[in-house]
Amino acid sequence: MLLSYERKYRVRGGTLIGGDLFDFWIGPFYVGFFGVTTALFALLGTLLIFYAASLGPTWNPWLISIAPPDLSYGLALAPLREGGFWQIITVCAIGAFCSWALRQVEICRKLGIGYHVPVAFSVAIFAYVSLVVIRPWLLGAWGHGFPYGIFSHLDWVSNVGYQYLHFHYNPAHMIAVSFFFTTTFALALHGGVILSAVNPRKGEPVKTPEYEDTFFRDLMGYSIGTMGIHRLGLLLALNAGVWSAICIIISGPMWTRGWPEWWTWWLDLPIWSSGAVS
Ligand code: 07D
Ligand code: 07D
Repeated sequence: MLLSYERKYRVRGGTLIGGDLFDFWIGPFYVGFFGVTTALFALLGTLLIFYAASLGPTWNPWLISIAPPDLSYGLALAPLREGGFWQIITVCAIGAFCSWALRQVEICRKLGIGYHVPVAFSVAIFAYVSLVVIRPWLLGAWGHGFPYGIFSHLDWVSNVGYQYLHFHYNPAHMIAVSFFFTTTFALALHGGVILSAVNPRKGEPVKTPEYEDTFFRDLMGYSIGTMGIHRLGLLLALNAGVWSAICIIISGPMWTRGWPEWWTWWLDLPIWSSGAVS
């Protein structure tokens, strides 16, 4: 069933490239030029994952892993079975993610709404690209990317973490982690307050947003408001992704020692270091 305004906006136009090409809907789904490129990249990438997996030692889904090339290949193309599959799969993944973001842009243009969703998804893409393109490129080898496997990618995170002795001492990791925690905290409070007001016990009336505002004003003297909470949520979540990307890009390209050592600047501050008894 179409919503009343859907007939009005479901017209051609607003596409970024390709004009009328694929500018139509299949049921509820907008197809579009970038819908087709998403499907092609995703299909090719998935088939390559299955093919590369078939050459590996296991079909156990937890253990399948498609590794990047050895560090000795540097930034060159590697033979398919020695990391080349990983390289093509990475191109397909980036192609599919970017196509998906551009399809979101086209849908926003058709609807006449802001680009907040594609901007948000682009931050996730940036975090992924920081792991498999930006950092490996800055370090001079594709082998620094993470392997495509459920458990193997966890091993990668742990190994890279311990390479810097104690990854929790990475200041950008601290900021990213704090933003992730704050995001879930804010969503829990927001979900809680909305349900408390609009999903009352049987027989009781649904309450308006003023009740939500009043709850927080009574509780802590301030309510950020109905628009504000969504701005805050977006800000917190985007910062979580951006600081994650920063924390991994600086690990290696900008700081090669253990992260705890980075904090010696604090001990070296003149306030306490000049008069210190050594
Ligand atoms: C809930 C939105 C839905 C998305 C889901 C993921 C696939 C892969 C592959 C069958 C929140 C779909 C999964 C398409 C299937 C095969 C072969 C988002 C939601 C449900 N990780 N990671 C997971 C990815 C990295 C880390 C789970 C992807 C980095 C840790 C899942 C990427 C680092 C832990 C997964 C990626 C890292 C996980 C649940 C890309 C730092 C866990 C994800 C493209 C970011 C957890 C066994 C989830 C787990 C987990 C997918 C990258 C760390 C398999 C697609 C290299 C520490 N990761 N991950 O809910 O249980 O995300 O692992 O960058 O503990 Mg990961
Ligand atoms: C990269 C995913 C992008 C996804 C995309 C979409 C599909 C389609 C289809 C569902 C960024 C994919 C879509 C495939 C799916 C269908 C149908 C998201 C990405 C584009 N850490 N740590 C982080 C914590 C430790 C280490 C980030 C906590 C240890 C390293 C985050 C703890 C050591 C790296 C974070 C902790 C260590 C990180 C991850 C606690 C290990 C990274 C979130 C409590 C010994 C990574 C950019 C993220 C990073 C990262 C949290 C512990 C190492 C801030 C809470 C001490 C090496 N850690 N960590 O980035 O920054 O999401 O990556 O102990 O590389 Mg850490």
